Amino acid sequence: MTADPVILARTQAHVLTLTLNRPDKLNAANDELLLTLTRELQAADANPDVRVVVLTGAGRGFCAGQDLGDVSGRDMTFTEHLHHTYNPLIRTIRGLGKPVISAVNGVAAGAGASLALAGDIRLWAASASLIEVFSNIALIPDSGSTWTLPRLVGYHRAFELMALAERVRAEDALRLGLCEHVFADDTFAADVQAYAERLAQRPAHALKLTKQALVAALTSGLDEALDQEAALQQLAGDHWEHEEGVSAFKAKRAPQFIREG
Ligand code: T3D
Repeated sequence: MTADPVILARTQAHVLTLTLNRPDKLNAANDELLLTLTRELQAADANPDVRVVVLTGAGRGFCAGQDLGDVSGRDMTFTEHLHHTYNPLIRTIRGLGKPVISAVNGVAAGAGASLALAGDIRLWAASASLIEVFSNIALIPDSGSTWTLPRLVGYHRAFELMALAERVRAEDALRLGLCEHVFADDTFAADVQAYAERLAQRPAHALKLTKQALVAALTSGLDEALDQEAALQQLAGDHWEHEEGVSAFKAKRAPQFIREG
């Protein structure tokens, strides 16, 4: 008997959905899951049929972070392990030339919380929650949480969430800017797919450059951002998508940014 795949992949209408599939453990991450997910994302970047990637979890959890059953007896230090697994995953998401949606269907804890925050768009189910749970086991937040969370909620709120490991529920997540939208539990998967398909209709090349510019601007000054915009705008302006957008505007019709085949 073969084991269930730790990542399920399905493409529909140019939307690739990658589902973390260890539901009995709330999709806690082992190395196989982390390395497979990173490989799937890299393959998606190279696949022109994929225009949007959705990350979600099977069952009632999104991701409970590191599988704590997998840590003892490991032949890597924590530092080596992070460099081998979580760091490449987070870098791949940030560097991916396509929008990544974190579709947080349930609890996101530890590195799972980092993954929930790492998407370009964060959509939550009403019953989802996030816990910076690391301090419960006397670790520090990793997988990008120390970088992402204070940028979203400020240093002090981030520190409190990390120090007390309190659960943030969907209503508060929306208020704090940890997610863009909250959808009802029973229609969550369909609502995420509809949202992702809407995003997939947008100009893929322009969105790739937009992501590139935004990610760079997060760590640059205004002068560098202005120069970066000027350089990337040339690439956007030279692309057929721009011509199509302008033609559609003049003809008073909807632009068609997907060229099949
Ligand atoms: O290693 C390195 O390189 C460092 C990297 C670290 C990254 C990290 O993510 S560290 C943080 C690791 N994660 C945790 O500490 C979270 C542990 N889990 C929890 O605190 C709770 O499970 C939750 C708050 C997430 C959810 O609570 P609840 O009550 O809804 O569910 P539960 O009953 O605790 O869990 C359901 C099952 O999932 C349960 O199994 P069982 O008893 O039904 O057989 C539980 O043991 C299992 N599970 C949940 N989280 C993990 C897990 N199994 C292994 N590892 C987990 N992280």
